[in-house]
Amino acid sequence: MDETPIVDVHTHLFDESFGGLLLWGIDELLTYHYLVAEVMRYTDMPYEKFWNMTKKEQADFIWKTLFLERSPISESNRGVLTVLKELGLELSTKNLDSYREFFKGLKIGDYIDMVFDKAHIKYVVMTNDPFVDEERKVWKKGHKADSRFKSALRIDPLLVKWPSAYLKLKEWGYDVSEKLTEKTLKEIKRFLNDWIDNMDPVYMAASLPPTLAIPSDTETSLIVENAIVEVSKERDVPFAMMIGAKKLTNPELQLAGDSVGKANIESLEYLARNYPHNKFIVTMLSRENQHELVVTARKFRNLHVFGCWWFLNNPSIIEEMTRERMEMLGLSFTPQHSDARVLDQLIYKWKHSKEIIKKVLVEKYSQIIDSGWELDEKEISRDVKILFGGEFEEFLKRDF
Ligand code: RAT
Ligand code: ZN
Repeated sequence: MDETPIVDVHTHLFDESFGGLLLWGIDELLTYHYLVAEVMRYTDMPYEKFWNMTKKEQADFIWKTLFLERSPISESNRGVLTVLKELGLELSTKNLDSYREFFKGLKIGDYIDMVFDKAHIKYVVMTNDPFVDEERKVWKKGHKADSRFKSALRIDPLLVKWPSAYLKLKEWGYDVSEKLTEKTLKEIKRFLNDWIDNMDPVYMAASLPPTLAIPSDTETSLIVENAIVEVSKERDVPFAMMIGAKKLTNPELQLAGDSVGKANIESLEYLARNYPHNKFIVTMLSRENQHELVVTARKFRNLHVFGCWWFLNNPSIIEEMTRERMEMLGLSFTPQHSDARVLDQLIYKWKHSKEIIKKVLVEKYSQIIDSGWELDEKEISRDVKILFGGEFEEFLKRDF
């Protein structure tokens, strides 16, 4: 497992040419939104005061509150410690400024190499959102691609914020109206095609709410069925659906304020059944959805399940989900993605997940060996390759 290069199918990382969009270093690690949500539980500080602090001040506050005044045992806190340890830093000093010194001495290009090497990553899939101006600019002006960073066309606003997204499309020269007329749907398809040309994405993706209902007369459903699905099939670019994120349950927490809700599996069943020649890549956020998601994947081979997403990315739940998936899908899924927003997180997210996947795999192998089945190293290494990107690439039918 440690020798197998990993395909990380969903991250929020960028290659060097995206400049400031690529986050890295100790202050970014400490201000990761998972830790922001946790620190706010231990303080009466007005949210606004926290958001008005500089990044360094926020990081100082989080370090003091979560790491010094109590023990950093939560998964996101432990993650920071794993990164520092793997980089060879001395944890016993608990000296934040000395860690900052280490990062100051690094050049980003070399550091990308170092992190990819330590985490043993073959490539990561980015999240590329044409609705983000800073990112749009990079795509428009052209950039030097790095083959270790593949693109993914992220289109949330189109699907969940149509009443404002259409104004943007209009501004960019697409002849659309708020009403989803035939002309407007045609223009949405033109928009998607243009960005597929620009980005050559591995897939198109959106994070969708637990209330997702397809088919229905909602804008989301109409756009999925009358634009996304068509373009996805024509261009052979799968549609990745991340279902179950409830946006801004606490708006004061900003990005850290999103929550989870159980979704209705029938929307997915409907899409997989009615569009058998389309490919859907799916992860769901609610633990309560996991069993039915696996069952649905057994019914539809045009459905690829991936990752233990966000609030599920904790050892106890990863273990349960990995076991559940292996027991019903064998090796025909992708057990994990990192969702890293900070480059350095690749190190801990993969180290922690691999420990668990390894444990489950050893258990499953032991059971078949007990029945008299024989396994050699080559077969095990083949299986691990399947889990860490092989099955994903096979599903895409694309070689990278
Ligand atoms: O896990 C996360 O970091 C979330 O904030 C989301 O970004 C989620 O992964 C997403 O892609 O929407
Ligand atoms: Zn994500």
